[in-house]
Amino acid sequence: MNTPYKITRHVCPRNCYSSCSMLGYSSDGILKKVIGDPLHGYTKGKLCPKGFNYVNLVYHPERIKYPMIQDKRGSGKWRKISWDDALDIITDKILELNKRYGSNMSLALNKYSGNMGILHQAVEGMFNSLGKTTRAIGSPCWSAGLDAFYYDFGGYQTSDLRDIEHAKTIILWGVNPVWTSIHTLPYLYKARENGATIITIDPVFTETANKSDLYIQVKPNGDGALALAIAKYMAENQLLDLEFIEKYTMGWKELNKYIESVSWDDALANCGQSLETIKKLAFYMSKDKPVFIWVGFGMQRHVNGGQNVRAINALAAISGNIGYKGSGVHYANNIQWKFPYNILKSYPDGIDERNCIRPIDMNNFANDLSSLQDPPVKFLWVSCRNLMTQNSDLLIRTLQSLELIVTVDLFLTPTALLSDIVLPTTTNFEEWDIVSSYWHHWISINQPAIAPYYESKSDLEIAKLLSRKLNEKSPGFCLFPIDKTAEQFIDEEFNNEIYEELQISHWTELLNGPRRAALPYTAWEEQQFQTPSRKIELYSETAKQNNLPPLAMNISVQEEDKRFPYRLLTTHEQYQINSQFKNIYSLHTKNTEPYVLIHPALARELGIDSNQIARIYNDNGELIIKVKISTNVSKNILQIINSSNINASHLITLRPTDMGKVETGAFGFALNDTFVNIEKYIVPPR
Ligand SMILES: Nc1nc2c(c(=O)[nH]1)N[C@H]1C(S)=C(S)[C@@H](COP(=O)(O)OP(=O)(O)OC[C@H]3O[C@@H](n4cnc5c(=O)[nH]c(N)nc54)[C@H](O)[C@@H]3O)O[C@H]1N2
Ligand SMILES: Nc1nc2c(c(=O)[nH]1)N[C@H]1C(S)=C(S)[C@@H](COP(=O)(O)OP(=O)(O)OC[C@H]3O[C@@H](n4cnc5c(=O)[nH]c(N)nc54)[C@H](O)[C@@H]3O)O[C@H]1N2
Ligand code: SF4
Ligand SMILES: [Mo]
Repeated sequence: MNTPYKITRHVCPRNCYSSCSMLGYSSDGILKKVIGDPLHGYTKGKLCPKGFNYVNLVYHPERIKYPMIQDKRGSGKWRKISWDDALDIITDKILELNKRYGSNMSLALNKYSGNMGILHQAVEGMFNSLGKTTRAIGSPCWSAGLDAFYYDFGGYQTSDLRDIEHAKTIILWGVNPVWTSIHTLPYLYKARENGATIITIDPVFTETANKSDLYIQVKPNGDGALALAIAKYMAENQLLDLEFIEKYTMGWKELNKYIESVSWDDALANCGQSLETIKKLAFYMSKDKPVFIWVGFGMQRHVNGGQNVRAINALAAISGNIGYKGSGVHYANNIQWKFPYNILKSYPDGIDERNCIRPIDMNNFANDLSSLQDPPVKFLWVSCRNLMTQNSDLLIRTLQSLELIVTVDLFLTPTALLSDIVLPTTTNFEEWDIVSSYWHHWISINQPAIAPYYESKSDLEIAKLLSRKLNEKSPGFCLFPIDKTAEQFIDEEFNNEIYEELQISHWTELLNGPRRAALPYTAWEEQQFQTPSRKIELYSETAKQNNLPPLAMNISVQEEDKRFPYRLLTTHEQYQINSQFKNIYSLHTKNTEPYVLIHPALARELGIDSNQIARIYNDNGELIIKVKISTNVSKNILQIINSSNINASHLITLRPTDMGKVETGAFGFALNDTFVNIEKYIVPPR
């Protein structure tokens, strides 16, 4: 192509279903434009508005340019320091703590979803090479659902999205792709052109519901009850796929007995639907096959989240909707792919992945951190994580007991502001990386387009520098390789098995365009499940051993606290990704000015009008916020969108989900089971 620009390949490494491959256009060392990569077979050259705004992110005036130190934590008095001085302070503290406690367990790492690239695992790799350290484990995204798939199928797979074209019915179950996964939309629309019906099941009438053919307003945490009622109707009306059940499932006898034991009164009351709706859904499940179900992450952030996912899986199984073209329950695919993750493996002698972590639950970070003794945590490294937007009040108190907090970020986030040292890091236009997807089957490479912004460095370079400095002061202290280049690290993540899967002979071929892994086109197409029985386990002995109900459908009703009759849902925003992109002004929308969405009937009861102010409160705290009135929510739901200028996290109750430990090491985060009260806010007299 004849162009004055240098064109480079990139991946958007955010925690997003799409993992878009992108092309960067730069000239004279300046990134000028970013577009979607047309060679990516899933995203097909399209980006979301965030992706198109990368140039604004890279050259954002608030981006950190140099390492900075805060004179006193929280004082706001930041000074520029050199990398060398910053690393001196950090390594002196690490070595001093090691001497004081005789181990490195007083060092803690909290890293999550800022950048999902494999080379960013250098941070974990560097910590692994220090021996046993304290680490935030688990995930706020998807833990309960992953375990549900583990119990039912023995693992999780997604079909190639093109497979959806064969579906006759599509159920978007607790997922809002119009906001959080826009690249699936062309596939959904294509399926609809082919005659498929799109059904959205969500307590909120979302933009996705708005674009669907049928919307079911489910009770929050009521999805298992809904699946059970549908199954009951199907069982009583000979709508089940008995042949499939016989051949591919285990435990139907027990499940059937349970379904029979639930009365219709209870079944309908628990799910809050009419028999007419249940009948309609039962007919879609059995007569309008294949049914493609997409289970979202939002719906499993409940105390029964995993059990609800198991109920949906069971419903798909007993209706014979697994393993056939256009069918299946889709949640996520295995993000590890077949990469060896060698970047993690510079363990000292006698230490490996099983014993290098003193775990603390990421979703209960502050509580767990403060309860640790022998030794207490004194040093915290934060990377790819803006944890202050999560559970702030408690965290602020807990962090006071730490002697050194280092945050590596692009911006002075609320978390960075509470740190002692902030290290500036690169964007995905200034570094090498490899990024796979937890949803589609494509893999892309990320190469640098421009030099690092001012003095910023990638997480990998920082890990190497820290390791070098530690070893200068105490030879052999840190085994993380200091001399390998990023390309060498990439090289070590590829082996013949991966090359075969991607049908390439060297990773540099990815510079010519992303590759699709040779994963099955249709999930579970061979009906070879990975459970102990090799069948779909409607009754799981493994679940029972883990103190969970063995039956895939097992409905328990949530108790209500009369003081807090409203459920608060804090959902993901369209033009941000969690707290990222909030400072990109061209992405600001109607959601940027924070508000709580309430039902008109509730507004009448409270005597409150749109744009007036409400006070939302529970035992955790209060929030003063503007009201908007809408029938998109039911009367007992308040919805706040995680928008630019609001932090509702101090209201969130820190409750674990029922599952999550097997796949992510800790229970998930039942943040959608947060209950509050609301009243009209009267401005106090001055
Ligand atoms: N634009 C954008 N995209 C994103 C993100 C972002 O912040 N912005 N975040 C990324 C990340 S980290 C994640 S984890 C994913 C999350 O992506 P999604 O899976 O879409 O998750 P959420 O938006 O949290 O929730 C989806 C829906 O679940 C509904 N829900 C809540 N409780 C229930 C329930 O009990 N039953 C049912 N049926 N539905 C329920 C909510 O009302 C919401 O509409 O998106 C990723 N993509
Ligand atoms: N109330 C409520 N709370 C929630 C949720 C909810 O729905 N409601 N959702 C939960 C979910 S699903 C998630 S995933 C979490 C997300 O929580 P986090 O994982 O903390 O994600 P972000 O808020 O995106 O913050 C990531 C930070 O990483 C920085 N970053 C970006 N690239 C890099 C890099 O290359 N290196 C380094 N060192 N830093 C980088 C970004 O600038 C940003 O400050 O929030 C959870 N919290
Ligand atoms: S945020 Fe998601 S959809 Fe947008 S560019 Fe990145 S990967 Fe693509
Ligand atoms: Mo997430």
